[in-house]
Amino acid sequence: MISKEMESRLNDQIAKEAYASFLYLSMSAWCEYKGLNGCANFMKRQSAEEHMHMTKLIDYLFETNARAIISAIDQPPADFTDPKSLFEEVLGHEKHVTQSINELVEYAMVEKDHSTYNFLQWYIEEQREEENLMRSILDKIELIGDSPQSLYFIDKELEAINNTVAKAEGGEE
Ligand code: OFO
Repeated sequence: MISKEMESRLNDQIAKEAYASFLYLSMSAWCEYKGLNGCANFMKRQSAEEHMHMTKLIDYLFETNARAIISAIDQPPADFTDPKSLFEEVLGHEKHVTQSINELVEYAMVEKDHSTYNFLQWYIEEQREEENLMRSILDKIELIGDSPQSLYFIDKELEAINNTVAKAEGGEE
């Protein structure tokens, strides 16, 4: 059993994960439109990850006899400038989510809610990994350069990273 306040805060987090999933899907669609299939596949995978983060929270609420509320999702932007600024936006968004998870953990400590505190540790680790992955992608883009001719190589790199992530997760490429 968790408190009503914790239930409400976890529901807010569900909405944030849902928005991240839609934002990344929109980014994937833009990449596809621009012919950047490697980037598109990578962002589609990230979108699916965020969807899983959302359903994990929903399951936790059920397990603790609380209620999950699925709210409306804001329209994500449809247009992006280039892969570099797109991944800068992803990293910025992930930092924002990390902050939100940290605040949830701090609140679980205030309430001495050990169950939720323990559950949230998975998200702490996930955020560290995701921020690290996005930083490494931006480092690669920096190395390749962001001239129009570099787009082909950036896209190839993202396809390779996507395949590596898929293998590490034991999923399909
Ligand atoms: Fe990467 O944001 Fe979910 O937790």
